Amino acid sequence: MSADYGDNRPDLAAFWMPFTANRQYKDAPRLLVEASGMYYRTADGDSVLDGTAGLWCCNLGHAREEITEAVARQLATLDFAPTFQMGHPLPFRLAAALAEFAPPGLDRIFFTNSGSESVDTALKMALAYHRARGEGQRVRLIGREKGYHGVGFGGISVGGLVNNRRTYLTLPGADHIAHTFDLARNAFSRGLPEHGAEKADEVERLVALHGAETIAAVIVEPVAGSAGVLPPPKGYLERLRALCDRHGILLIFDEVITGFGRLGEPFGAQALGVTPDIMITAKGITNGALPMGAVFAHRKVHDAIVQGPPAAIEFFHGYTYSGHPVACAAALASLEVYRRDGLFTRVKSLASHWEDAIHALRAKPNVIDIRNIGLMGAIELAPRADAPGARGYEVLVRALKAGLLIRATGDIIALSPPLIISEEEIGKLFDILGGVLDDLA
Ligand code: PXG
Repeated sequence: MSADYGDNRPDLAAFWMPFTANRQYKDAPRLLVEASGMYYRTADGDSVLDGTAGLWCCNLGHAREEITEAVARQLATLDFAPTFQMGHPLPFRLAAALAEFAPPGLDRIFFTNSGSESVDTALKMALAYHRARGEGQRVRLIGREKGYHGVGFGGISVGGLVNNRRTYLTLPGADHIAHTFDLARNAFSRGLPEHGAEKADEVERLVALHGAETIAAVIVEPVAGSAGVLPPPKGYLERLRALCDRHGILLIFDEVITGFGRLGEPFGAQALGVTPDIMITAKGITNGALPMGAVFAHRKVHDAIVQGPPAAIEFFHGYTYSGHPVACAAALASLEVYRRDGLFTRVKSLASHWEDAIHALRAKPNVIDIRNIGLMGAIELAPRADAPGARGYEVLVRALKAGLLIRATGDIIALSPPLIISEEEIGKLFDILGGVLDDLA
């Protein structure tokens, strides 16, 4: 395959890049032009170890032939067919296959095209559920500080990252429980931090403030991803579950990152032992090969909404591409690889090696915290007094030069390699990163 090497570079002006410092990037662009297995290749021809599974999505590694072939075949067979009042076999087949891996009861599946759309879908399901049960006054949506739920208006309303919120209007019915990050008590925790389960009692605070009968749902990431990999304190999710049950509030897990094997089980709910009422997924469902998301609803949620006159549409929601045949083909092929190669659970056997390897960077300059769970990890650096975020960005640039792709969010380095990574490649990843940290002012 030919690629855009050297002087064959595209003009960079017209593409307005997402979540990017456009001018900084375009002054010194970093172009990836090919990918295979654990590696990207840059426009300069350099090989780069993928420490981030693309953007937390290519869990099976890159350019899987099984997916490529399934997609090509499907495009040639049925490129598109509507799923509004019509159908084709693939989304039915895919939903049934996904239901086999789902946490108990979460076997009614709605398809979207992204995490953000999955979030909107789940929030609407929560409202529709309560209304269908005669509790239409339950309209408040409770998120958590530092939460990331994509960029739709619903998602930023329950989201808790200030830069994603400050410029825009948010839903008036949204409120937030406190985040669980506690550097003073939990720095350098391995896996779940000891302290902070009591933060779940924030639900009681909001119940006391608003009245339980006004609250539709609490939405959290089981492990906060974009905020810099924040695993839940021990006992925290159990407590959230119990409080939601006590007050008739639905619990929604946003598993866009934790879904599809990242924590050593198909979903974080199973790895962490707490079952939500609605589960949001995207990314790894197609291994990132095509855009797709899926919302897993508990049968009780589905059944409450899908009732009434059989000729009436039950849920006024859906996307042109809900259950797109080609995305479904990519997802079915991905599922088959997850299943065949044991990748839903492979992380279990890698996690302790990963944990030791990441925590070995503890003594590197500027490191103030290291966090890990499953095959996710973060290294938090002290910000430079005059330039917060500069150190993290420099690590990104230098690591790439040294042959490693990482994510930098402010001064936090986030890592989430494909689940096929070998112990040797884990060693290489941390060798490169350790070297970069050693040389960094
Ligand atoms: N929920 C969660 C928990 C996510 O992590 C979304 C929703 C939105 O998904 P879409 O497909 O609409 O982007 C996400 C996306 C990062 C990073 O490095 C994380 C995401 C996307 C891009 C970068 O922190 N997560």
